[in-house]
Amino acid sequence: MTTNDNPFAGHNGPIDTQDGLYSEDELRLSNRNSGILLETLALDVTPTGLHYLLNHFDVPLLDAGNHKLSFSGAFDTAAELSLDEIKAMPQVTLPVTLECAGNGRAGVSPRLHAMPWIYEAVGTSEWTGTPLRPLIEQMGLRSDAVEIAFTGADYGFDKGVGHSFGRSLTLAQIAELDVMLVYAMNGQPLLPQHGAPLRLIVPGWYGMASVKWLERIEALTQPYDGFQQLRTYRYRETAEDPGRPVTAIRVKSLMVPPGVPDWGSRKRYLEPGPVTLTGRAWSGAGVPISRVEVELDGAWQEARLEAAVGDYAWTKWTCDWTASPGEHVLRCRATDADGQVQPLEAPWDAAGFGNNAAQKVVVFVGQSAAAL
Ligand SMILES: Nc1nc2c(c(=O)[nH]1)N[C@H]1C(S)=C(S)[C@@H](COP(=O)(O)O)O[C@H]1N2
Ligand SMILES: [Mo]
Repeated sequence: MTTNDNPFAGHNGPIDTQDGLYSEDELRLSNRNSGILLETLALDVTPTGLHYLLNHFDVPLLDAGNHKLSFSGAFDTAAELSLDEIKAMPQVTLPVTLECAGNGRAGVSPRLHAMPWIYEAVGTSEWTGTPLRPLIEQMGLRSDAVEIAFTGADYGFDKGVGHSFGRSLTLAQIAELDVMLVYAMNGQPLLPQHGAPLRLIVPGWYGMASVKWLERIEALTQPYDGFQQLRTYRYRETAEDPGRPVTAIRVKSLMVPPGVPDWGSRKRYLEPGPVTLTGRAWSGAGVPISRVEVELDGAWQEARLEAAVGDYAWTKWTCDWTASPGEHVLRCRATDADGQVQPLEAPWDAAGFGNNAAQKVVVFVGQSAAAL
């Protein structure tokens, strides 16, 4: 199959944004993928089965016993490693908060025809594997290599272009971000949907860089030109704009919605009186969180911060509130150590990438639940 076959003519073309209700295609995407349940933001580590999921194509069902990772291109010799050989290498476990670049897309209008995330495409896991940088050096990387390309076993079409999901990183990025080759998540072998048996984890960057079902590492002497890097994950003003690459996660916070939900709207019901609000805040590229504020009854209150779960993992925050009867809109916003502050309105992007606008939670405070 050549890369320019387009069996889906009609869906071809530049970024396709639209107003109005979600389409059947978007609902199908959202049923295949899934977000965390916001109540699990109370936990340092997201339970594995509740971690968000974003798969572009079909999940390849790979056999861990026969899986090989190939090294090609500008290495001294081409080589293949089995999973057992990778597991015998120095092992590290790192808690990392992963967030999909499209998280928040549903708050940006007109929207890209893609996964309709609201807030839930984020989670933290303890990833176990081996550091990538020493492994690449050990494989005899040649001095003319400029980038390393990572290719997964999943193949499909996007805008008429057939390709395996792939991404690249420069050597400096691999070193700075503590990139890992990962085979376990929260102490268990990777699940099929999270990249079994082997994936990349690129701490501090949006999730698209963390290639799942990894089967090929190629050292390039020319800049990488893969579809997902050049055509998909770019910040663009308009569809025609060549854009800037999507890289580090933008500063963001979320709260555990307090009280109990209405089944349909998921608006919240609370009894009047004192309540401790809690949530998580995180930023990209290892930059710590320095501040979280919560908007309560029209004033921004300072939240208390706990120690971050890890250098690349979220920080828990708490904030006390005395809930008075009536309807309230609660918001939280984080600031990172570089002084980046979450905006209150969605930053414009043609594909809805990087929307880190403050979360809004609508709460009704009443005299008693029985009165509802
Ligand atoms: N091979 C491959 N890797 C992939 C993807 C994919 O579709 N195929 N999706 C990427 C995106 S966009 C995200 S956000 C993360 C999601 O990882 P998770 O599903 O384990 O949470 O995987 C990334 N790695
Ligand atoms: Mo993503």
